[in-house]
Amino acid sequence: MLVEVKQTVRGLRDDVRAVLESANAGEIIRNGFRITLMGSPNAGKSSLLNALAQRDVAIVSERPGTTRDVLEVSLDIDGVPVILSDTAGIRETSDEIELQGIHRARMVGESSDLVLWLEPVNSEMEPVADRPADSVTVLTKADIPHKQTGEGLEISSVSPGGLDELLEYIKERLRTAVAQSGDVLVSRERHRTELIKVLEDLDLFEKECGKDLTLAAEYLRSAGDAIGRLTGRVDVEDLLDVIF
Ligand SMILES: Nc1nc2c(ncn2[C@@H]2O[C@H](COP(=O)(O)OP(=O)(O)OP(=O)(O)O)[C@@H](O)[C@H]2O)c(=O)[nH]1
Ligand SMILES: [Mg+2]
Repeated sequence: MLVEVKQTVRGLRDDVRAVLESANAGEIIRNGFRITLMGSPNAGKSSLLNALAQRDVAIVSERPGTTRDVLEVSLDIDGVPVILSDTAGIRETSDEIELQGIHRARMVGESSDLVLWLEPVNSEMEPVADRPADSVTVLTKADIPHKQTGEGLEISSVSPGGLDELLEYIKERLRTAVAQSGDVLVSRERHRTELIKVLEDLDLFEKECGKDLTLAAEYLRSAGDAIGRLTGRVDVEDLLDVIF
């Protein structure tokens, strides 16, 4: 019986260690809010990236299909680190390199916290059918005379104050994300502390098993209590009744 328990405890210890390691990795990855600019070619994605970065990072041209690769800039918006990505315009094409660029655009879009989907206010193109779910419509080139549709955030990368509405929206999203991640980190820190306690107790259980069984039982009870605090009730008493 005791041999079986020891084996189970060893397995549990390995699991707890694995969870602790993955929690650390998760925190390292959480070092910025990822925003991706997507949309049809010529929509003004690279122009918006340059305007937000306040420098000429990406090549801008009137030729659709200019951007092929993903371009990233790091920004600080209201003290929050933001990674902004410019991507290739999405369209039907047989050009191999452009297709690869479009594939990369979709991949980056999928892994980001916010996708801005750019379309010119005066676009006469067919809307792209499979734009990412949850993407937010941004109507570009609002400095060009156009009809008001009220269907998205209007921006202009060339006129003063043309990005104000978009920046306000982004800041609101950042505030929400920071508030939520704050909760996650607090609970994660509490979970970490409990899990470290579980590990220590399980180590001590193993040490005492060959010597003082009463003390060993105490450590197992303490580990069970800690797990109970994380997951709900654990029947340590039942377990101890069976063993001793
Ligand atoms: N009037 C006006 N023109 C703009 C604006 N933003 C971009 N443009 C013009 O639109 C054209 C395309 O701009 P880009 O920023 O290269 O567009 P893109 O979406 O990056 O295009 P691809 O890389 O080909 O997918 C360029 O000629 C820009 O000067 C804007 O706010 N107003
Ligand atoms: Mg571009």
